[in-house]
Amino acid sequence: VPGIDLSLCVILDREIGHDLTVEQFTRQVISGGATCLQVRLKDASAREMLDFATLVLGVARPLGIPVVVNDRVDVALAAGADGVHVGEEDLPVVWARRLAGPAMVVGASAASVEAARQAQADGADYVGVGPVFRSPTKPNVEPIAPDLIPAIRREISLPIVAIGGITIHNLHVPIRQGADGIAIISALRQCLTPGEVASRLKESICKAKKG
Ligand code: TZP
Ligand code: MG
Repeated sequence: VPGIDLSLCVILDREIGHDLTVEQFTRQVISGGATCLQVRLKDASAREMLDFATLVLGVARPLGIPVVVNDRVDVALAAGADGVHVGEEDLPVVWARRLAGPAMVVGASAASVEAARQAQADGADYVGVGPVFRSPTKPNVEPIAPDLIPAIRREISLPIVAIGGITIHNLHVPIRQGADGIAIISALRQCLTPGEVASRLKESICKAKKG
């Protein structure tokens, strides 16, 4: 997926949909304007991740929205996902790229300027940077230094996706610092109307990019 739009990356985990099925939630956030989805099931079996990713892909693929699988290259390949996102404890970017091939999207988490530079050199397509703010999903991880996104922006040409504690109220901060998009979990998790919330987030992102 060359030219993947990372403006609004919605991360789906086991707790996403309140009364909604995974398929309903996926459909609604896409109709609200999600440009990219990520399947993130921590401590799940490969089989559980594959089944979940398959459900999401069944909705997203016909609508043209790319799906990235977190952590696991093998599951991403088996599901026929559009990409994989690797962090510090996952396969290194070089190996993710070798296994995934040239066409698949490889995203990498970067906790420093050096890690971002390395991810770019190793063949990543984008870097995820965070937690920008204190995150309910990673309560024990300290937020990044406030100048990390601008520093990475100056150093690499890859798109930057800001993550961690991002809401409609603060998303302008990383966008104005040079992030190309934001990734969201809590702001949509257990949400009764994910389509409406996604559409408000999207609108704010577009505004912040212009302003
Ligand atoms: N990496 C850094 S913060 C985070 C991840 C996966 C969690 C982001 O979730 P939330 O709930 O949007 O803060
Ligand atoms: Mg990971």
